[in-house]
Amino acid sequence: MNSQQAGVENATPIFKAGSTPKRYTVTSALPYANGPVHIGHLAGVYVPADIYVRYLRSRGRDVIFIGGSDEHGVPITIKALKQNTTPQAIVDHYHTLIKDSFEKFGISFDIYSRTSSKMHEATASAFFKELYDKGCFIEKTSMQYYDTEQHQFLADRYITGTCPHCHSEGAYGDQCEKCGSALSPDELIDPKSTISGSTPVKKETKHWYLPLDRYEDFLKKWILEGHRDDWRPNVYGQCKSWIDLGLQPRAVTRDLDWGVPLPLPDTKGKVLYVWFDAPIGYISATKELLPEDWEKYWKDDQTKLVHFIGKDNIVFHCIIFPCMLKAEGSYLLPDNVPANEFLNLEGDKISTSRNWAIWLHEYLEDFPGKQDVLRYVLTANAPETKDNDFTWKDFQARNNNELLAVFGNFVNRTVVLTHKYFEGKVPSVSETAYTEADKECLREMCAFPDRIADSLEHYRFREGLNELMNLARLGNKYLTDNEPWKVFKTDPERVKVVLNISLQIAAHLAVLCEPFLPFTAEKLCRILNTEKSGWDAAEKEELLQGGHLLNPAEFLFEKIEDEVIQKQLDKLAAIKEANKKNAKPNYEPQKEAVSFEDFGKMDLRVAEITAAEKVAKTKKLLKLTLNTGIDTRTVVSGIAEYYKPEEVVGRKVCLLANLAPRDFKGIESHGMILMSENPDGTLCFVEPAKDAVVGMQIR
Ligand code: B3M
Ligand code: ZN
Repeated sequence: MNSQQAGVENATPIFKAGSTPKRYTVTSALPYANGPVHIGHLAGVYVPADIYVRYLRSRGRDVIFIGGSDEHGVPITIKALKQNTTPQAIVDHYHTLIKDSFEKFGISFDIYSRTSSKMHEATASAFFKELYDKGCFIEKTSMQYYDTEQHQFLADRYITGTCPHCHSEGAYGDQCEKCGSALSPDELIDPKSTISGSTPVKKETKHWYLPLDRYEDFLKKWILEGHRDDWRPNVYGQCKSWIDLGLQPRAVTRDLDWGVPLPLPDTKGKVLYVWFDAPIGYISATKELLPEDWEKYWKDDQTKLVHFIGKDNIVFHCIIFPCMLKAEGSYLLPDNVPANEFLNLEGDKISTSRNWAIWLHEYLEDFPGKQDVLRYVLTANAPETKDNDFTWKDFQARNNNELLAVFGNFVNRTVVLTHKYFEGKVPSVSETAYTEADKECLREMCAFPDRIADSLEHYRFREGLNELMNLARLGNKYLTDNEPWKVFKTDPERVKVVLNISLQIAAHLAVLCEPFLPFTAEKLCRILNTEKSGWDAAEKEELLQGGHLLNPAEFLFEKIEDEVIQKQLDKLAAIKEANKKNAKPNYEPQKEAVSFEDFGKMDLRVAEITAAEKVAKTKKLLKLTLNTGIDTRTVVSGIAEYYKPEEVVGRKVCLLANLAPRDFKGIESHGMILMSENPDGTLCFVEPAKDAVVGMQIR
């Protein structure tokens, strides 16, 4: 153990698993203020964080929910450069846009701050100074990449190249987005300046490093031993592989003119690395929120600290920031970091640069009053354990078949019937009127608060939402089984019982749906004419007393029509079309060497397509008949999205003739046609020259 670890010990949370901490500090990743927020951000971070926090508040727990804009870092200066404006103008614009759309979407931050604030500058400088004074940094002069055209050192996103780990191109000087590895510019293969595109030279400069290697023992004990069972496997697994790989000292300063200036003499032109200052932003925001009281949310061992982030931020929140906190000594460490995987859009990776996203501010304009539909879909389909796909068809189906058909329909039938038969008053009933089935239904209803709570306490938000819908399903089934609309003529007393119980279920839904669907909860409370009540109230059977007067029925959800969805699909299709025109090639690195003998095993030859038809019930497949010179055979090829059958008949193609036969939708395919991939991912034929003769070998 080195000296700084021997000093002050961080507060180690003393609440045991399963017991309730005294208070919670919940943070959500600070989005870069260089672009709007999209559904990937929402699904990965903000919706689950908001559900968690709303749930805790509903339980009456002491919780603060911290958010804000990350306004430093190279992505922002690059954007300013591209748009010929200042970084400050960029962050002012996007901070306002993001803050406003979060608010409209019901993300219930206690504070949404920003890292360009004075408070943040003071807090981050003081943190750095504290570590500096304690001797926690290594000072090192080294040769670093420098762009001679732009007269600038190249760090982080100013430099790109091939990832040394996964060999994908376009990795940045701080991170490879493909495999998630944390990188330094020196590790990049074939580095290039992002600003000028030129190959950089090396130039001497001095920086301060946090020696992460000295924290390996701490990290092993804290994460590998301490959080094996309660952190998500994806988070734990990423941490483990980094720790196993061995950690390197990491520079926490940069030669840039945008950021928190280094609080040391003679360091003009140097700032704190954005990933050093940004997480401290959580602390600055807490100070801003609670100037007198902030410390207990960060330093008291009865506080539970939880960071909600996307999977590309795991290394920073689980390794680097905890090492900073550990080095400082007086802060808490996170109890959990429930990072999500990624959400794709219509089968493709969400990408800001390709504009392949659904932007929150646009959604709010296109779907006014439908915040909860998106919250619902993003939670029902949350990428908790693997990457997931958002599709507009699924969005429509979940609204129409789940929210509307199950939840909305149940509440609506219940309220409308109560108005029809009992003048909108909750019918009074005595318990002696309950059948066994009624009692069973009430028992089931009363089990939901605990069950949903258990899911949420363990960050299983999809599961929690599914349970909520099961409560709505219970109500729907109870109503359908008891058919009050038929029974009323003969037995109005029975209908009193049925509607009373249905109304109790509706009132339970109003309480339990609030974390997930806050706008719906509000509407439902209005319909039921009740105040918002806390979670624990739902443990009672009777939330609405006999005689209580309801308000008129309103629809909780509306049907979403095909035209509305088609409009969104058209918008995406237009983006795809524009991207095709602008696509830049992504050259795959060369594969491993093969011997000439291996190559010789492949029977490649010129063949001619003599007939073609689409394979029924598939989008991609064509069934082709080929003349190979030696025989006539069938080959199934995945080119139907790029070629119509009539366009391919008569073409000469290159065929891998001895590929083992494979079955496609019941058709046996004997060989494979060689295609080349275009930059936009579409395919085109590799065509033999006009005078190539069908049946001849390719070698
Ligand atoms: N600004 C978000 C991102 O990587 C990053 C999070 C900072 S959290 C302290 O997109
Ligand atoms: Zn990589």
